[in-house]
Amino acid sequence: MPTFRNPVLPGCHPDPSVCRVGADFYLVTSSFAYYPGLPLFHSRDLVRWRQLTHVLNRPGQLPLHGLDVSDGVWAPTIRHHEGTFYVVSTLAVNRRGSRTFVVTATDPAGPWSDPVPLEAEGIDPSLFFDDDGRCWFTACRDAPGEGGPGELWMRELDLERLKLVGPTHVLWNGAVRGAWVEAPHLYKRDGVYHLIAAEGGTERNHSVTAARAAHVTGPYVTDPRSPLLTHRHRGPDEPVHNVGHVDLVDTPGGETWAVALGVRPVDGTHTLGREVFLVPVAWTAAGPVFAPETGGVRLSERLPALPAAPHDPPAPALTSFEGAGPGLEWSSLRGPVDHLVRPGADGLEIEAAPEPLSGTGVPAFVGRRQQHVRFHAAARVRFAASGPDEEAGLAVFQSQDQHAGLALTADAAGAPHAVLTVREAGAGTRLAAVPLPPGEEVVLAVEGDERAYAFRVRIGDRWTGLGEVERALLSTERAGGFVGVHLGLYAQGRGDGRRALVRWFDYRPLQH
Ligand code: 6LW
Repeated sequence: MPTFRNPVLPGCHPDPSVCRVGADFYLVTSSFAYYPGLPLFHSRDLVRWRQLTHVLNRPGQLPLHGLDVSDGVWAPTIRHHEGTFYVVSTLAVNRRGSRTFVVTATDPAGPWSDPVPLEAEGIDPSLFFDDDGRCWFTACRDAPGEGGPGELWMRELDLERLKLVGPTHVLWNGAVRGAWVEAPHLYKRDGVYHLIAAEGGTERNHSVTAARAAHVTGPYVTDPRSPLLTHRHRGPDEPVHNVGHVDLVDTPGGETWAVALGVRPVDGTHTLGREVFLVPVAWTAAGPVFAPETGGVRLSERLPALPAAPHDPPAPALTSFEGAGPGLEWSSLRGPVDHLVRPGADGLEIEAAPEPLSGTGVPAFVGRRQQHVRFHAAARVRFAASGPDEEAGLAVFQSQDQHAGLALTADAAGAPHAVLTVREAGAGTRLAAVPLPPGEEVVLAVEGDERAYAFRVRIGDRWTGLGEVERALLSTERAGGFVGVHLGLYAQGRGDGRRALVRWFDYRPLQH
């Protein structure tokens, strides 16, 4: 039987939502405080995804300044109705929904509208278009009193005015009721409304639960089979954990598949973030059955019965920045950096700006996701620092409080050095320093595996090791939060126009 490898989107791509128009599938994921926001992908076979754009890609659309990297844009839903694409999502501040919005487009590649605010409490908004053309908005919020701790609620969305109208319907408090009923999506099958949700939180107790109703506004009755999908009961040898937050899509041939988030821990911790897994679904009289053959999310799964995609997406390769800027896989933190990171004829010019990686502003930083536990990343960098307060190089970035960097800097006498620093729980430590010949362009490299990130610098054709940072230090379990590691290029300094030059960046998975 032909198979594919899960995850279908490796690296930090949490909270996937999917829809289909004809033969085309579209998928969006959370982006947190990374900019641009809400990456949008296209596929014909559900397995190979190519990024088309970001839904939020204009400055000023949402205020991300000052946010923890794990706040920001959370858990979008994408739907298509009568020629219009809709994405609903929330801006989270201090781990709570602060503003909910909807954006629309006729072409998923954009342009997307500016966010239209919706008067909605909570997080994880979704839309359901009923057969009669009415659109229902659902989300989750804290529940008052006895019913809690969380509740799923619904209001009608007026599609003309993009405004929530009519009464609020409280739909359901969850099946497990332990923690956080969230990520609701509503589907209609054979006249029955199926409300699918996540419960237990997005960590080890994550699960998929369900309720059903004969009318769209309820009453919703718990599906007694809940949880319908979870790996919470599996042991440490299980390769995929934290499974949940599903969205369902039907293929033209009548199959149903779910996209789910999951993580691949190594010795109990994961660094890649929550990734997108594809799971088969069978509809029965009792409701959806997830992964009917195995009951779980597998690294190798049978292929959807869809026409094969014409070609594989290009393998990760060396990115030359000579005359070209960073592509769609690159992000900055909390806002655009066009004024700080500019493509030039010789490479990417990064201005040594005062905002540090450890702050909550917009540092001179661009990063791409770490997508493989074993990988090699390197960049050819030139930077003439005049003192220890100026540095530029390669960052392994989990959060503003937890990251490592291999940078070019200078000592107090102005002599150039390469330094390895690590920051944990907000405190920075210099692990190693090696002197460099003045004016030399060097290659900064990091290699990761199950145990550690190892840093090296190449001067001429000679490699020098600077040391290692334990892998778990940059894991979500150690750092907290909702994101995975990004590999970045950055510069920091006095903001006096001094720049680093990055000729190329190379990212490659290494063989197991
Ligand atoms: C997401 C929610 C969640 O909105 O994490 O704990 C949030 N669960 O479903 C951020 O990914």
